[in-house]
Amino acid sequence: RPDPQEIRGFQHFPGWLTAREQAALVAQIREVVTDAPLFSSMTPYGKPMSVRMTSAGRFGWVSDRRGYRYSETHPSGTAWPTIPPMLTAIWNAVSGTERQPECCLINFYPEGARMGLHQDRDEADFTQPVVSVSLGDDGLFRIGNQMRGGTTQSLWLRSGDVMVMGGPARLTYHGIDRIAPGTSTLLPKGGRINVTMRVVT
Ligand code: MD3
Ligand code: FE
Repeated sequence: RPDPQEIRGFQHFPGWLTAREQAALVAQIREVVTDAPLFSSMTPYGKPMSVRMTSAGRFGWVSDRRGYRYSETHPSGTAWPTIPPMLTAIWNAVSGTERQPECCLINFYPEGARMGLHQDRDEADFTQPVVSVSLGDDGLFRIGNQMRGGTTQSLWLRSGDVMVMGGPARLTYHGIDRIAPGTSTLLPKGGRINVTMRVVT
């Protein structure tokens, strides 16, 4: 496996997954999506997000007019599927924590989708890292600071890349500016999948 590259306190592992592993992981993610279909979250302003999402694990992340929160059920009312074993294995290899992920959030970016700069702070323990896996088309990831404003740094997240956000970097503002269509053949219809695993409680 490659050594990590450090960028603003994040550990970036470019090309952590081989092409075969990426294809196997997409198959495991498809099973999750079959049981817990992708849905569009509503922003608190009542505008749907361009990213569609679903989750696996004990908790999933939902956002509706009641606000953002972790929920033990999909909007359909059913429990979330189990976290795919390949993802648990990645967590155990890179997270550096004994705790296990309680939420595996799956974000799907069609061409044109983006995610504005934000902090992830709905979890109870910020000493626990977040681990992200990128699949499909390249995504332009922007990293800011622990407060709004200041300079930002951008890097392309490519299919098979893994990132670990731990320590002080856990509360860094971040977002996805755009997807580069046609940069990967992993997903037959194109687009980008990002998976993040988190400890929630
Ligand atoms: C830094 N996802 O799901 S992954 C998110 O590509 C999210 O879908 C982006 O931001 C995506 O919340 C970025 C990298 C990432 C994920 C979680 C973080 C960076 C993070 C949490 C804290 C700090
Ligand atoms: Fe985030």
